Amino acid sequence: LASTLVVENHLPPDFTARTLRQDVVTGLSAPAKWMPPRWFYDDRGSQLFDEITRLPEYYPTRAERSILQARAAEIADVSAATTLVELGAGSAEKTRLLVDALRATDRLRTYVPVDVSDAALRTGAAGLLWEYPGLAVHAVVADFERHLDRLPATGHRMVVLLGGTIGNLAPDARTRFLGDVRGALRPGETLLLGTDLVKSPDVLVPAYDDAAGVTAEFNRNVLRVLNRELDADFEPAEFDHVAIWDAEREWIEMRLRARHAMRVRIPAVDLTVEFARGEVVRTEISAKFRPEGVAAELSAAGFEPTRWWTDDDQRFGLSLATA
Ligand code: AVJ
Repeated sequence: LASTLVVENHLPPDFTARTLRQDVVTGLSAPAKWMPPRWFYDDRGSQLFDEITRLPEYYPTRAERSILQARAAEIADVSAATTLVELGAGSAEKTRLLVDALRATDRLRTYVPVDVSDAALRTGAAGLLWEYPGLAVHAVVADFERHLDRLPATGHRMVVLLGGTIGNLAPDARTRFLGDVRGALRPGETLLLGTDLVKSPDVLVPAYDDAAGVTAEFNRNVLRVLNRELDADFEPAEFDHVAIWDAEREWIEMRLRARHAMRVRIPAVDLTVEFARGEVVRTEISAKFRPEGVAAELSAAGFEPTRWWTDDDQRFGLSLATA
């Protein structure tokens, strides 16, 4: 039983370089400096994130996995999906829980991983092709915030966005994203969405400021990316990692805080950035959700919230919504 691999690329060859330059110019010349979290994930950043998912303080990965372990069969049943579309470089292990359950119903034909990294897609696809004979892998190199209109139309699709990644989008981007997913789906197709839940800051803050300092290194990694890609001269060690809980907006905010006044040059975009002592760059928001809020956002995007599951400790939520 032969498996097939198709890789379809929707990104212009200079997409990553151009987007990074735009983000740096926009974010670092703003009065309140910021960088989008997507630039954390070079090889080292992806490795650090992997390490984060195994930290004692970082519960979301384990909580979501426990929900998937308990509910994968039900998800396969209710979604009746023949095509699994995975947005973002989700953990391969969670993908397998879903693929196993969907294969058990004998319905799954096609797996469509979507990611901006061609290399990550090919590595992930290779393992799945080997393990699931007969599975067609149709990998799509694309940015899920921009190119959802290019999703392959094959089969009865379930789109999944796991890990709480939707929390990294600003509220307006989140609304746009859910609308785009709904727009890409036919009636009856589904979205499986993982959302971290609002809880005590005593649990939330350590998850983003671990004792071993892995998240701090992950945060500073964005500066290393800028040094390498844009020839910048950031000194990562001169920035403190900060994670705060914004109780009003119900999100964790990660920042890098300059330990002293400094001037950083970024020659590739012809930019000089001045930092006052204590000035911050916001590097990530990670929104936390309430069950009724998730349902309301899904409904507003034109979905019907169909199932809602949490782990035993109610730390994480998984929604199945129908288009
Ligand atoms: C799983 C990618 C959404 O927001 O929890 C982990 C990334 N940032 N620690 C999250 C992250 C800091 C993360 N995502």
